[in-house]
Amino acid sequence: MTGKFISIEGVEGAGKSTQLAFIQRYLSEQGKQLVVTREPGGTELGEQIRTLLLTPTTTGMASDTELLLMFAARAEHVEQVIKPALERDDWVLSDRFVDATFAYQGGGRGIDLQRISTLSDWTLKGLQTDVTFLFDLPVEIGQQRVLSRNEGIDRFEQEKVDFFQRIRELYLQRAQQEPNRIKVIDASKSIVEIELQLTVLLDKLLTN
Ligand code: Z5A
Repeated sequence: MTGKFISIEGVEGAGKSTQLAFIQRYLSEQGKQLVVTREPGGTELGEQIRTLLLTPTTTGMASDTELLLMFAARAEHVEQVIKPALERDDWVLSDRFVDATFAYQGGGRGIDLQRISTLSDWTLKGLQTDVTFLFDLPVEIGQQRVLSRNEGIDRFEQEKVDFFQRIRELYLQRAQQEPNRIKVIDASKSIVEIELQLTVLLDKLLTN
């Protein structure tokens, strides 16, 4: 398989959607056939699960239910979208993937990381991203950005600052453990500075 699998991660408001558009444009200009997708979601069934997970009127969901729904959506996503794309030698760019589960359900909700690893092994069967761009910034800045966007907030965005602090820490911990795969981007920099950093990282991936 010659296509690469890229995911982007970060706390809310880190600028993932903004930079996803840049990465998509850059790789298309380099002639790459690219599948752009997201989690939770990316398939018809997965998008229905996403609605269940994100709708702010879903109250009192147990953490284990949340975890299992994330993996149910992911199992479908991997089988229907990601694997077929990589088998066609396409590139895949996913707005979030399994690192988000370790960060949100592990760090945020406090679920045992070993349990998440077990589900991950079962669902992914060895599939992992070639590179993950982790957009890191102080939680408060991300929250201000989300608020100034003036859109509604989802079920996760209702959580308090310390929930997102734990998520940020877990993401950074994973980046420390896997520095070759997870590249930390300082998301407090300007959009242009971030694009420059991404260009260098993408060029390396393109020549590998
Ligand atoms: N979730 C989970 O719990 N477990 C899992 O396994 C998975 C997901 C896969 C999905 O939401 C939710 O599901 C997510 C985690 C959970 N919950 N949260 N929170 P999502 O990924 O669709 O949405 P999000 O994380 O909330 O993303 P977002 O709010 O859309 O943020 P973003 O895409 O990172 O940011 P943005 O829209 O690009 O930028 C936000 C604003 O800042 C916008 O006005 C930009 O113009 C501005 N911006 C962007 N970059 C900059 C810079 N560099 N400087 C200044 N301003 C900037």
